[in-house]
Amino acid sequence: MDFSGLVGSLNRDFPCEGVEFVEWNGGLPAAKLSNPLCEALVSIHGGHVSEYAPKGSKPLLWLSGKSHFEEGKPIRGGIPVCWPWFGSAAQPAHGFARLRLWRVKSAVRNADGSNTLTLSLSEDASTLALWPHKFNLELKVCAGASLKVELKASNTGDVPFKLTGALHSYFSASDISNVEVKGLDGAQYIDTLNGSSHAQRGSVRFSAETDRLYQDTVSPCVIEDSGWGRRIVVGKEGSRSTVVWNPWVEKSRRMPDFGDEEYHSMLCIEAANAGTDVVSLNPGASHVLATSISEAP
Ligand code: TA6
Repeated sequence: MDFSGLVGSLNRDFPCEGVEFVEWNGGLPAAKLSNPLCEALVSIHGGHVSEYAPKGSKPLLWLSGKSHFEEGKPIRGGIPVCWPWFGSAAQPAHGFARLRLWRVKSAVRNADGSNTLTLSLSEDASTLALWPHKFNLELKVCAGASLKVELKASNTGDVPFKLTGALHSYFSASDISNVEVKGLDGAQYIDTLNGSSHAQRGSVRFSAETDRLYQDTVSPCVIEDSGWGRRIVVGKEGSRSTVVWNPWVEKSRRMPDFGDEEYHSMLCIEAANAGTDVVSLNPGASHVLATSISEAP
């Protein structure tokens, strides 16, 4: 589909210092955010924060060199919006929100020099066929010295519904062997590779496929990367579950949109509503799931 018309109208309809709507990676409509504090890019397809780098720093988010960039397919990397379900128990895996073209609601330059872009998504015939509920999703992305992403889900129908989901953030790493994740010590987790339950002891380190659902944890995580001498703080709100993932080599080879050796350069720390952390919304009610990402001094 040719998005040039849409990109042109977005630049006319939402003039804002530091925000330029562009055709990205083969034509997808995206908002390029560039201000004194950071560079970022948000794909309107999928409501998908895809790039974020504080001024003078390496990118904090990771993007696969093999990612698809087309309607109906998820972008591999950045911060996929997994909604209205997490996981592959229903199809499409991780829900439909990351596969849809969202709408731009507003683009502003804030007093501190950051930019905030707000996108929205609501039900249509294709979503109702997958999930029979009326909803409104609003994604608020504040890109500045740190990155704050808020996903507000509202039940606009007349019956209650339950949902799970995640802001499935992919982070770049010098090498996964240089990385440890702090903040989950003592938390109980499910190893989703075999369903076993464990208590986390100390930091999380990676030496094989790692796919863990930590429950009853609200704490921020810190990604310590000794290769780059860098610490990334990943905070969250509206979430009692955190997912930690690295596919390692065999799973990487099975994913067509993931390079066989790319597992060395990434990890996921996901602010989730998953497992027993299910959100129930009555008609008119809303839930906000948020994550904040910053490089520690
Ligand atoms: O968050 C971890 C996970 O659920 C893994 O099991 C893996 O499937 C990953 O998400 C990626 O899922 P995707 O549907 O984006 O390929």
